[in-house]
Amino acid sequence: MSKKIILSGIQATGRLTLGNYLGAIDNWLTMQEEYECYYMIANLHSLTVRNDPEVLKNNTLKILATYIAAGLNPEKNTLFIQSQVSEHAELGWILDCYTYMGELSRMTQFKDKSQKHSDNINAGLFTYPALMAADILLYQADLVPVGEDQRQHLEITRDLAERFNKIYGETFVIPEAYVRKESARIMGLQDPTSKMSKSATNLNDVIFLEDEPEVILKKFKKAVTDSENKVKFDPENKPGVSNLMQIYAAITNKTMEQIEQEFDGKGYGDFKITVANSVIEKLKPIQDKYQELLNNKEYLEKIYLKGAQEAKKIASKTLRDVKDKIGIL
Ligand code: ATP
Ligand code: LTN
Repeated sequence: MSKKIILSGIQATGRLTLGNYLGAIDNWLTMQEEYECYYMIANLHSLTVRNDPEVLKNNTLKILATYIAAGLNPEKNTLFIQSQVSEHAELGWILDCYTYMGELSRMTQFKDKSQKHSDNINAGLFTYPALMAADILLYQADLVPVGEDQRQHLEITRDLAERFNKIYGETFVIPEAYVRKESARIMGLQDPTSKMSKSATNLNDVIFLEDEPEVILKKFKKAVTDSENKVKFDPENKPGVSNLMQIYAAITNKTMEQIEQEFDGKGYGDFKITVANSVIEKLKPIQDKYQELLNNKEYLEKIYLKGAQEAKKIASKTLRDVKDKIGIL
């Protein structure tokens, strides 16, 4: 039996956060043995906001270095840059023509980003999900490991695939979102009611993967909690503490009950330091490897060129099939 196919990606905008790591990359690691995995850097999606060209180039390489440093083996996984497989842009355009304005205007991410970037509400921001659908459908992916915030984009991808299959016959595999419970939505440390985001304005809200140990400790110490001084999982009434518990659970694989017991009778001070240390310990080897990789641009180039070549083999087959079906010579 052939292996199931996984595809996922991260935009090349901004510095990666603990949310990206726990919500996305960390889940991918467990999949590399069992599945055929494609992980890309979504640099075309990054164009939906304004970037400095040099920064975008650098971020693209930094994300690739993070993937490898975190433990994605480039021999076992296909790691590539979205723009280097031109089939993504082509199928993206085709799928635009099968996507309705109505469904795109319901997308939460579009609404959020239009508010945040009200001076640049471009068409790409609006049709973003059709390009993401192309990313996924080109590889006939069965599963797409993402954080909770991307679930809606997966739904539209499924709708598009079903719509296309209905008109033209079986063309695309209908993919499923794979969202891990413990790390589906890591919240901000200062505002635990909204997700930890690369583009946050308050830097204390976010742990960046590049943060030094002292900075990580400081940010956790400052994390917003409540006045009860009791470590208990209750996202509704204790969002701050519950978020810290979620982070700790995702890193240590402990259950909420185990964590509650571990800190029974202890205050938030101890708890925050333990959570911070678990994060620091987890990130340390990744940070070391990351620096080493960034200093070896030639190696990174070798990986992404090989990745694009492999990805293209699969993507071009799907695109040819689609073109034949819709009448594009
Ligand atoms: P931005 O905040 O600028 O929109 P982002 O941090 O959400 O960016 P993306 O590239 O959009 O970054 O996300 C990459 C992956 O990381 C996705 O699978 C997304 O669901 C996941 N992810 C991002 N933030 C979190 C979070 N706080 N908790 C869990 N998963 C997250
Ligand atoms: N939109 C995603 C990034 C992304 C993606 C994908 C994720 C682009 N293409 C394909 C999974 C599959 C985000 O996390 N913001």
